[in-house]
Amino acid sequence: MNNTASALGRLSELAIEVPSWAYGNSGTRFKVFGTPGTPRTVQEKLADAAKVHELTGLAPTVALHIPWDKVDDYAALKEYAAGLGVGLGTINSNTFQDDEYKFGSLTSSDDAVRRRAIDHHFECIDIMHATGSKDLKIWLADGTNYPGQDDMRGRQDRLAESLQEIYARLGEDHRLVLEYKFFEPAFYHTDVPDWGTSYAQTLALGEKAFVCLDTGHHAPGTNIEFIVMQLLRLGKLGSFDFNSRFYADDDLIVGAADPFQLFRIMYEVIRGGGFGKDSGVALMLDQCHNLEEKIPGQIRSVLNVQEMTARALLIDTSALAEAQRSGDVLAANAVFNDAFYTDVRPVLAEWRESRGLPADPLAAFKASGYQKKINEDRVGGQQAGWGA
Ligand code: AOS
Ligand code: ZN
Ligand code: ZN
Repeated sequence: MNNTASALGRLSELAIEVPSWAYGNSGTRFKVFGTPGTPRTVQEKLADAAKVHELTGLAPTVALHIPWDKVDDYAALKEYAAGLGVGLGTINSNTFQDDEYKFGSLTSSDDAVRRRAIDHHFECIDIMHATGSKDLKIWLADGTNYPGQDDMRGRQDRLAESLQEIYARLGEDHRLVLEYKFFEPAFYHTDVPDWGTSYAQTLALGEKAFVCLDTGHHAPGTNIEFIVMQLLRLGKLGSFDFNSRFYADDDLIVGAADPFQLFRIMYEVIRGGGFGKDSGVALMLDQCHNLEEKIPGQIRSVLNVQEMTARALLIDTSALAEAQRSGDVLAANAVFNDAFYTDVRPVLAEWRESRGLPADPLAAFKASGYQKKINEDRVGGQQAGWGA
């Protein structure tokens, strides 16, 4: 195995963007459980996110969702975030909660609906100028429930036209990332169901358009790390939405359901040059904490990504290449698994302490009294999404 210290030297390059909506209440279509201390404003969401960064050193930016995080003055919000020690990250658009979008948004055959959806993205781009955000992330709920319900080809063509208009409006340093999802809320067909569609659409747009890979948006058994490899190879992987799934788009804590998969993904990210601040690949969480407390849920999540990244960095790449070259299947697999089975927790605790961070961020959060304070201070926290 590589020298641990030098292999883990790259760990300081790890930055994970947290989503503002993870701090709000969320649930299933059966029940949304309210959690004490839930933020009532975007400023309170930022304060909670800043706590995650303060204790882990891993989460320097927060993704916003428009209109959920709408404010009058985004430059002031940026200042406010900076005062808390975090930056504002990806701007996520939303064309899935208004009645007008019942039959689609950017794909709609109704010109007025399509105009409204495009204009919403223009508004998001204006916000990006004020917040200094780099990425505009588009996830569409567009699709149909029944064969014959609408013309799939026409919808794809209109999607391309709509995206073209939005793309043309991007600022010089902006990027557009198009997220795919194989089903839900549409069940028969989805307009951006897979990486191939997202790739084709973003390729047609140009070099500022990329694919966003949400780990929960694939059919069971999909080899996600293969998609990661391929998109990196093609220069089109823009960002991740990390989460875990057992069944569908569960949005559970990343690395909770299948840590080995997260390890394999991080290996391909590193292997393909997607790791580090200048790699052009943004690592983001897209999770909801329905049962667990939200801030510890986010701390657990970023630590899981760090642990699997550390293990992936420990892979002895020259021994792996040698075993692969010589066709030694079991040796190659053993090199891989040796890294995966290495318990990196003690070395990560040291890594944190050497940077003035708590060795155990979850214990430090518990001891901080922060949760107790927000439980007392904040009454009437909002459901994620439809909150302030
Ligand atoms: C939806 O399934 C997607 O994962 C999106 O990223 C969505 O915008 C996000 O979950 C917030 O609702
Ligand atoms: Zn997502
Ligand atoms: Zn999702």
